[in-house]
Amino acid sequence: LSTKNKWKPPLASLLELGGVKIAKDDVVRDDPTNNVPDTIFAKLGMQLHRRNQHPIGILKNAIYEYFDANYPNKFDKFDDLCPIVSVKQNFDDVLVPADHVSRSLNDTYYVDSQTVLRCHTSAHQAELLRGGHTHFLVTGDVYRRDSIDSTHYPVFHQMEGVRVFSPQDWEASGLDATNYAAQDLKECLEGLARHLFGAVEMRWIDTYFPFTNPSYELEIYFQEKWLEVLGCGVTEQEILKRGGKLNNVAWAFGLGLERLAMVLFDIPDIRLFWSTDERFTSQFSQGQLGVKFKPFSKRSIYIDMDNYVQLAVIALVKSNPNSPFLKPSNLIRKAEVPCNVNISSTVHCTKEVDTDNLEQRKRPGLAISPDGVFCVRGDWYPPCYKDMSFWISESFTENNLCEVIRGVAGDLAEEVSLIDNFTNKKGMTSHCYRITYRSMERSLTDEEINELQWQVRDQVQTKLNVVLR
Ligand code: FA5
Ligand code: MG
Repeated sequence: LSTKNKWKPPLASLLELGGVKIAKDDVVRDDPTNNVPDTIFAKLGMQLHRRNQHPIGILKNAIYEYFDANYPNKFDKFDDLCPIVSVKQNFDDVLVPADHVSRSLNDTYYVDSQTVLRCHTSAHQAELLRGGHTHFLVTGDVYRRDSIDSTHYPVFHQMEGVRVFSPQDWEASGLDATNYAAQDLKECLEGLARHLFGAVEMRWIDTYFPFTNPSYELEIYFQEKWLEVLGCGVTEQEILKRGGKLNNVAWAFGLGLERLAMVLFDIPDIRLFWSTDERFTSQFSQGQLGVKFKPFSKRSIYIDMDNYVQLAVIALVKSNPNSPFLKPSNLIRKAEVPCNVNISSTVHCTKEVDTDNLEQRKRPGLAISPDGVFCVRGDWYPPCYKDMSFWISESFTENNLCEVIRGVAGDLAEEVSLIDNFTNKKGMTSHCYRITYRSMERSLTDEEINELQWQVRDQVQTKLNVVLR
């Protein structure tokens, strides 16, 4: 096992957050409940949502624009409330039951037994209602222990919206208060989706939140999958009552800003939001919506749409085995493939193409230019897969595993997935996880991946109480 010590940049020991000063000891404490690792502490105070030239900040501003245009001077906006909140704010005030999983150390970062890194912007609902606000938006960084893949990251950003109605608002409508609020909520969010995306496939799903009833999620079709972008609903009466609003009804929503920004800017992996690579940051320097992220590609390829789609797909999959977009299942929906293509023919041509002229992007890495040229963009740096099997113990959780992996590999860990799982006759359970390592910015060497994998194996064994096989 290598003992090479990798140099790591020192963590700032003092952070300035919305005017509040936070020392590292305030967050990363020697307290039995504390489960905030340095990698998470380092993200506090970054406030991507307050950067006007960052996709998250651009998106926040675009949502503000929508609310300003449709509800002039109505919504109060907050974007620098401190992310370190009490357990009461984060859970009790929004009626999260005492035994709800989200309260566990496995799901939430605790500073101490009474203090957490907020896991949602709903943590601020109650205090703002008590403060007399009836229309407000709260944007902020939120923190969750979670799995590792292209749409999950332990720090992300949410925007909370709350609107309180008075009896005269619904009385004229002929609807009861709850239906009135639910209808207004859906109209508001569908309008927002159209403002941001124009035409996009979306659907409402019924769901459960402790703080709303009824509750819904909005999903948007992205990368060949339905992606959940927000949760919302009609606020529980108990929350309004405690906020001194006995005769009112309200709605609330919580948007996942990264999820929306991924669709809006064609950003294929959530880690990119944290990239300081100039090839990423420079693409958003105009601070405008409508920019499509261009992967740091070496070349683009175009192929005559009418005749060659299907064989082009096959050829491209063969010539770009590293691209996550070029899995056949990701590429083309059946209806888009002409059936008269002869697969054994040679591929028509590959050639550089000016990707700025692309009109209709189907999904990242795939586009149709105005002249009907089928275009695949963006070579990816190669991934490296490492499998690891171990006998789990009762205390094993996937979130703990992911945190160990992130602690070692940081953003080089692209995905962690369970690929095999069995229990033997003695009742011992074995898990096999596949870790995908990939940099968004460069090719990794075998040597450095092996080194990472050794460290992961070592730490998994010592920290997670499992037995490697
Ligand atoms: C909530 O956080 C609720 N507080 C939302 C809400 C507010 C509901 C007000 C009702 C009223 P949820 O856990 O589903 O809900 O998260 C909301 C959104 O955050 C998700 O739809 C998703 O877009 C985003 N999200 C959740 N987890 C992650 C993650 N690990 N990485 C990136 N985005 C995430
Ligand atoms: Mg959800």
